Amino acid sequence: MQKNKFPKDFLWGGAVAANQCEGAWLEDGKLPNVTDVLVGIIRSGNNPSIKWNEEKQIWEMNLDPEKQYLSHDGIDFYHRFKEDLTLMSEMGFKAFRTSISWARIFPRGDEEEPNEKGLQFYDQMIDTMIDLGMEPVITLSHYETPLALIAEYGGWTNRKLIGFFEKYVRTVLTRYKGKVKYWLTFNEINNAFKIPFAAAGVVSFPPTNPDEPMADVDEKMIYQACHHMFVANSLAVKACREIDPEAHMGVMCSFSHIATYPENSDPENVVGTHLFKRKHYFYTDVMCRGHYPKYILNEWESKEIAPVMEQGDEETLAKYTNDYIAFSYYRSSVYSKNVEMKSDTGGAIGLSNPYLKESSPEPWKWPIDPVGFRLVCDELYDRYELPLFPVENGIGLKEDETDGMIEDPAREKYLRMHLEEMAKAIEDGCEILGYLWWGPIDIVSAGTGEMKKRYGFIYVDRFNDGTGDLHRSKKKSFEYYKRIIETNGEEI
Ligand code: BGP
Repeated sequence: MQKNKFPKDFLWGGAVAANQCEGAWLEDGKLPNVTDVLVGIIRSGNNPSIKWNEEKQIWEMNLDPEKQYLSHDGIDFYHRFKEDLTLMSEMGFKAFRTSISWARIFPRGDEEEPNEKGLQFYDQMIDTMIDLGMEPVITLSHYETPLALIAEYGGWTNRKLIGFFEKYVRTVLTRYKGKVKYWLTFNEINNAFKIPFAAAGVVSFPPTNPDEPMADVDEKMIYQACHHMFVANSLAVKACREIDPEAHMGVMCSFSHIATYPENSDPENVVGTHLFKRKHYFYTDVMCRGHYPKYILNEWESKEIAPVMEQGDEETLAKYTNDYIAFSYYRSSVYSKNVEMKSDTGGAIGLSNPYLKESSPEPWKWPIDPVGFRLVCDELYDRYELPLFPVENGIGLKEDETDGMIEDPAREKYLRMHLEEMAKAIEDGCEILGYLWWGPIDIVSAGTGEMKKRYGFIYVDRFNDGTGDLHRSKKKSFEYYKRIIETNGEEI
C-alpha cells in the first residue's frame, strides 16, 4: 500500500453537468439549450436537430422522432437530487461540481428578469450540498447556451451574447454569494473548433444551406465566438470580484489534449506536437495571461481571420484573468506528422500508443494513461503558476445489475493509478485544490448521448432505449472511494 500526501483541505468529490443528469428539460419554465437538440455532442456532430424557418428567419427546434434524446429526462436528478447528494455525502465528498442550466434562469437568454422557479431549484440544490458538508463547484455553462440565443441571434458570434451572459452571471453570483466559492465559466472552451455548436454556440446565421446547418461555419466565425466568450469570461471574473470577492472564478478546458506525445524523435513530429498542444494552450494563454499571444496574432494576420474587437476589450482581458485552472483529463494521444489529429469528449485522437497496454472497453477504447495526468498537471503549473483543479477524470464501463452488486475493479484501478500520479504532481510542486471524479453517479454520456457508458460509483437503472426504473444502487467502488476520502488519500 502506497502512502501519498494530499493537502489538508483537499477537495475530494465528483462532478456532473445539469444537461446530463437533471432531466426535466422543459419544467418550471426552462426552455431548450444546445444539448437538448443533440443526441450526444460528438455523435450529432455539427448537425443539431434544428431547421431554418424561412418565414420567421430563425432556426427552430426540429426533434427527430426516431431518436432517443436521453438527456431530456437524464437520471431525473431534478427531482432526486437530495437522495443523490446524500449518497455522495455518504462517500465523504468534500465538493460536488455541477452546472447551473443557464436556460432555467434565463430560458431564452435575453429576458429582462430571471425565472424565479429556476433559481429556487438551485437554491435548494446548493443549500443541500452545503448542509451535507460539500463545497459547491458550479459551472456557468456546461455546453448549455440557451437555444434561442443561437436560433435567433446566431450564437456566440454575436456580441450581444456577452451582455446576456454577464446578466446571468451577475444574477447567480448575487443569489449565491457566500455559498458558492468555486465557479467555472465555460466547460471545455477549447473544444470550440471540434464541436462549435455545443462548445461555442456557433451556427451559421443566416444560413446559406439550411439542409446542412453548420456547413458555413469557418475559422473566422469560431475565433469571433471565442473572442466574445473570452470577454464574457473576463466580465465574469470582474463580476465575481465585485459581488463576492471571497469566491474564485476558474477556466475549464479539456486538457487531455496536453498529454499529446510525438510519435518519435523526428524533430518534425516533436515540433508538430508542440504546435498541436499550443492550439489548446491558446485558451488559457488568453484567459490566464490576459492577452492574445503573438503566435495567434500571426496566424490571424496571415489567414486574414482576425476577429472584430471593440475598444476596451483588450484592457478587459488583461485586467480580469482567472483565479484557477480547472480541467478534464481522461487519456493521452500520440501525434504524427502523417496523421490528422481528431478528438472527442475524452481528448485528442492520433496514433495508438504501443506503451499503453490498457484501455476502456469497446466501443470507446480510451487508452488509460495515468502518467499523462501528472504531465498535464506539471506542464500547466509550470506555465501559469495558478492553482489547478482536475474536475473530471474517470472511466466509462459497461455494467449491469443482473448478478447483484456491480463489482468494478477496473474503475478502482483507474482511480488508484490516477491518484498516485496526482500525488507525484503535488510532490513535483503543483498546487492542486482537489480532485473530482467524473460522473460519480451514472449519467447520460456527453459524447454519445447514451446511458450504457457508466462512470458511476452509484448505478442508475436506466438504459439506452429509455427504459429502467431509475433506482440507484452502490457499486463496489463506492466503498473504495469512501475509504480513500476518509484517509485523505493516504490509503489508495
Ligand atoms: C467531457 C465533458 C463531460 C463528459 C466527459 C466524458 O468532455 O465535459 O460532460 O461527459 O467528457 O465524456 P463522455 O460522456 O462522452 O464519455
